[in-house]
Amino acid sequence: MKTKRATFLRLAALALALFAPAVYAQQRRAGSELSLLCTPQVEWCEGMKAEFEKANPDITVNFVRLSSGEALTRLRNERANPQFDIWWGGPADSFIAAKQEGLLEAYESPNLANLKDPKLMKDPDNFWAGIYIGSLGFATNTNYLQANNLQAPTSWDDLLKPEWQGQLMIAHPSSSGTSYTALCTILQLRGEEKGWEYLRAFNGNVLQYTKSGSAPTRFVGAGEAAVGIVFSHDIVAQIERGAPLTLTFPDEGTGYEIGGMAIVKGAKNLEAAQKWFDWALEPTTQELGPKYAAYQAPTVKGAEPARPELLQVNLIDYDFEYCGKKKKEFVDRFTNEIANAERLKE
Ligand code: S7P
Repeated sequence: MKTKRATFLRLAALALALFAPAVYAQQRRAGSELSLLCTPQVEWCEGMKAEFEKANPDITVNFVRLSSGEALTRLRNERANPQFDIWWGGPADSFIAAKQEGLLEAYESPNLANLKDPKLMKDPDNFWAGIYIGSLGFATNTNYLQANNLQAPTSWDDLLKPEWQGQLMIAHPSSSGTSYTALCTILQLRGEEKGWEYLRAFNGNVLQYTKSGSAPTRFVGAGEAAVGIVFSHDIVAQIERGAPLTLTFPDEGTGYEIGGMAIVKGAKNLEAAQKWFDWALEPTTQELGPKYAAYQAPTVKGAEPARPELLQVNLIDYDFEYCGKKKKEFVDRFTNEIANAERLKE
């Protein structure tokens, strides 16, 4: 009887020694995941994942990169069972739309105090915070300009000229935050009625709409179209990669984005999401951008922009609340009346 009991105890101890570390590791892993919905360029997303994991070795970040419109649709569809903990990047209009639809969780990060201009750069109820700023510009193929003896466009009106017929490329506002920023810039510059007229005429010169906002820099760089309407920092990144692009800005004013960040309502890894949120509002984190070809200007004190000239242009007084709250209405109208979202170029 005694021997049986001793054998049983020995086996139990052995099982504990063998399986306990695995169970413990499993528990640690379960509490140490972060599911990131990442909207900027994939190179920056990968870089930030690696940097965050280096600073927080107990947390594993899994990310999916989606354009702003796609990200918003995904959050809507997953509302009952959220798959993401934090959404990082993409123009704030989409975050305002998401707040309105109850898809975000407010978070009063202590690092909100780091913001240079809290009135502009965060939600008044702390549902989102700004992590970068970037202006819209025009990317024109330099070889095309030389071959056709043309000047790069320097106004929104220039884009309507016959010389650019079938030569413009921009993303579709249903999938892209870049393109929605351009749409809402036009509606603010011209007023809604004249703005929609402009967009109709502009559409007549568009060769093709793309899915992602920065994609036109690649196609224009490769000579598939002459002019792309894109965030200026994405144009600079493509020029650095060697693309023959000329960067210009519209004289009458250009739109800009505040890149947003928010915790997803119902986040399963709330603590890790809050850690990311705090970390993304540190000056040292925001100065990492250029290491990953991201030249947006930082939003926090103590972090210097790598390319300050991109904001030293005529910026309109972009109304983020107006554009955010009207996003669905304007995107639906664009899709129904100007150009549908079928067959977008990847
Ligand atoms: O590359 C960075 C960036 O331009 O990407 C975001 C962009 O909106 C994401 O792409 P979509 O236009 O396809 O949504 C910008 O926030 C950011 O500056």
